[in-house]
Amino acid sequence: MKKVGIVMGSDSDLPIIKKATDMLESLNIPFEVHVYSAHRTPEEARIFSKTARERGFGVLIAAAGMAAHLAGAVAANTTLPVIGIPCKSSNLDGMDALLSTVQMPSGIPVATVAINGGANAALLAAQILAVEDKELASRLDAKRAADSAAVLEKDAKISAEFNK
Ligand code: RP5
Repeated sequence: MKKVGIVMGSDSDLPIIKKATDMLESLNIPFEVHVYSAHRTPEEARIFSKTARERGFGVLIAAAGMAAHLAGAVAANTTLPVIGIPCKSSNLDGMDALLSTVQMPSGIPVATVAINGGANAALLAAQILAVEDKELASRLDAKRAADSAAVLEKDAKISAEFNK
């Protein structure tokens, strides 16, 4: 199976990345994690992105906060799908990172998830890999069914309490 490549702008973004790695582990998807900054280590970020396809990655996730240019900088250097996670790491509550990540110019797409959306970034990466992987698609179907069952269980509890 192709790997998911994860880069974060700073190790202070790790709690958000942990949500992604937990999800990938639960789905049995191989991944690699790095700290590469678009501003502090631009050359390392560029080399990682340029060589990602030949190194066996199928999709990349890039997480950054503040003036969050990492996902865009990664996308500029690969045609692998790139998922951006805007991180809430300033007193602008992540709106700065959201706008910096989502407002890409035509020609260089970044699929941006919600602010701090680590779990959804991993799920979207899994769904991209599942296009060519039936077993992974089955695992995703099973997860959807389990998630739905958990919500129905909550509905049953709430209904029993309020709907007499
Ligand atoms: C961004 O600046 C990082 O992605 C992080 O969210 C934010 C703060 O970084 P540190 O100052 O904590 O290293 O580049």
